[in-house]
Formats: sequence, structure tokens, C-alpha cells
Amino acid sequence: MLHFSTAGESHGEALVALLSGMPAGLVVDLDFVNRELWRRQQGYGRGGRMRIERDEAHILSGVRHGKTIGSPIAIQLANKDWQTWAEALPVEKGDPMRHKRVASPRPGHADLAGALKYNFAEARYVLERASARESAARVSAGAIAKLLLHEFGIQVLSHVIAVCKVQLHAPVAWEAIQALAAKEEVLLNCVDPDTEARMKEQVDLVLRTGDSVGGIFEVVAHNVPPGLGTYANWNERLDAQLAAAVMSLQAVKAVEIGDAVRAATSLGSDVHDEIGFERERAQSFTGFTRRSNHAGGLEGGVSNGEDIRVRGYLKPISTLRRPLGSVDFASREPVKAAYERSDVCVVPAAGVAAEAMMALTLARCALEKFGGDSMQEVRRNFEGYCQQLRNF
Ligand code: EPS
Repeated sequence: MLHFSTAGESHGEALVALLSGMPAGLVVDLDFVNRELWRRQQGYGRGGRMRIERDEAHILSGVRHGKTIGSPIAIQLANKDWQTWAEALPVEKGDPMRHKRVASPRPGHADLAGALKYNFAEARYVLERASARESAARVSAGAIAKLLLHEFGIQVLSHVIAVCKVQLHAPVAWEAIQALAAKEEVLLNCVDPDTEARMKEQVDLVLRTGDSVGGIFEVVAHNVPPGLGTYANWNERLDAQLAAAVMSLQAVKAVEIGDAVRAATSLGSDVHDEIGFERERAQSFTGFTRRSNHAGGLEGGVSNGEDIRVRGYLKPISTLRRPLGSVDFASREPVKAAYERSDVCVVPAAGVAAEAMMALTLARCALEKFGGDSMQEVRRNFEGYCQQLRNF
């Protein structure tokens, strides 16, 4: 079974991702992994940290001569900022005078709940792990999952639908999302230049006023065969697994599959995707067609062959330059919440992290269905299933 976990703190020496359960013989394209890491670092509204870091995957194990060997894959991402934090956050006892306390918890952040839970006198250790810096490690593991999915012809990409109140309402074609991913300059990762310009204005406004914004991204998996996930058991439903995967990302507070939010207040006749059939349908797993894809590629917790579309709703960043009211951890006196260097908008980056979570989830389901110890075995199983679909 595909399993992954991460370790590392935002200002510690490095982040680590551990991925096990990958079959042997998958070609690992390091340039692709590093491009994914680069994509996550882009977007208008990032803070000064992104000028310090240039994430690069250093693979420690599980890959030899350019291919996976079936053993756990460990990936290390160095934190360049560690140079300036080594004395403030040493592994050894260190000098307490050099610690950088977070004196008052930020509303919306893990600071207070984390300090209470772990019995810390202040919030430094809490934010170090709660930070979205951790999502870089997920993206490195997700990139390997994407390379596996590419073997099946599946691609996973994202785009931004909303930044604060500026929202794109038009439907977005897969080709437009693909074109976005090829760009060398990323602003807000929105397919519509006019909407993107208005999103940028929204970010400029909060940069001026010391506020922050959230938004909505959409992750799309293209060319997914029908039959991943199952309704047989509640925890094997693919929609439930994808919702948990995307919700697990920092600042994501709601997840929508397809057009679920609008569907909830619509009539059944307006939202269910009518079924057709074309006998000679090229580049498709079956001849079945849909007139629309409001379901987001999932029915009964099973992929139905349409694009899988999952939206993540991000709360605004909780570090504000014009801070909200809080309480000093030491004196319990009312003060303003702590401020330290931060991003004001991370919607495009969160979308890339969500691609990684979607890719890891789909890769796990694909291996449950077509799994084997080597890529030859996996390919044989996949091709056998494709043949079964064609014969249906
Ligand atoms: C983050 C705060 C900022 C972000 C960070 C997430 O870091 P710093 O406190 O070092 O300026 O830049 O995100 C990343 C470092 C990253 O790679 O995404 C936070 O508190 O969540």
C-alpha cells in the first residue's frame, strides 16, 4: 500500500518526505520533481521567505540509476533560512537568550490551540510545524506519485477560481489549465487574464492595508479511468479520501467535489450529468459520454471516467501586519497578536500542494486496483483492465 509521511519544521535544517509502496522500475525525472517544487513557490502575494528558498529535492534512498527500486523513497529539502535560525532553534540545548518567542497567539493560527495542547509556554514550536512550509515536502512526494500516474496517462493540475471576493465564474477547459502550468511566470494562476488582474488588485490592496486574503483553487485530474475507489466501504470512497487529502492542507477549511455547493440548492434535473454512448470513441476508456460534469468525475465514491474536479476553500492567512487582538502568553494582558514576516496570499501555491495530495490519493487507489511489485506487472494489470473496459 502506498504510504507517505513528512517531517521537518519551517525554520529547521530541512524537510523530509518518506514515500513507501512505489513499485520498482518507475523512471524518476528529478527535473520534473524540482519543477513541481518551483511551481509551489510561485504566486503573487508571497512573503520575503520565497526569495530565500529555492526548493530542490535531494533523494536519499529508494531510487538508483534513475529508477525506483521498490524500497522506501526518502527525499530531503534543505531550508536555506536555517543559516539564520540555527542558534534560535538548535537541536541541542543551546542558549535560551537566543530563542525567538511568539509572545501572543494569532487568531486563526494553530498558535493557541497548539500551545495549550503540548503545554508550551509560547507558540514558537507550534508554528514551526503547523506552517505551510511543510507542504513543500508533500509536493516532492506528490511529484513521484504524478510520475506513476503519467504511466496510466493521468495528469493532475490546478488553477485558481477566487482570491477573496474576485471570482471566476466561467467553466474552465482542461487545455487552459495545462497552458497555465507551462507558464514561466505565475501571477495568481487564473486562466482568465482580466480576472487575474482584478485578483492582483485585491492582493495589492491588502498589501497596503496590512490585511490578508484567502480564496478558492480547483484541482483537476484528467484521463482517470472509471473504477477507482469504491462505495463498498465508507472509508474507501474516493470522494471521501480526496476530501480528507485536500482538507489536510494548511488553511483549507472546506472542500467541494464538482459543483456540489450549487447543486445542493438546485433541482436534480439541473445538476445530474446525462449519459450517452458513442461506439467509436477515441482517446477514452469507454464509449459512454456525459453532457456535463457537475458531479466532478465521481459518483458513488467511484471515478466515472470524467475529469475529477475538487475545490479547496482557503481561509485568509492568519498572520496580519495590522494584527488582531490577542493576549500576551506571559502576562495575560491584552495585546496585539504577534507579527512575523508572512505571505498575504497563497491560493496558487495551495493549489499546487493540493495537486500533490490528489496525486498521492489517486496513485494509492490506482495501485490498489492495478498494483504490483514492478512497473511491468502494474502496466500489465492496467492494460488488462483497459481491455475489460473496451469489451464491456
Ligand atoms: C508560513 C510563514 C512564512 C511562509 C511559509 C509559511 O514563512 P516565514 O515565517 O519563514 O516567512 O513563507 O511558507 C513557506 C516557507 C513555504 O515554503 O511555503 C506559515 O506560518 O505558515
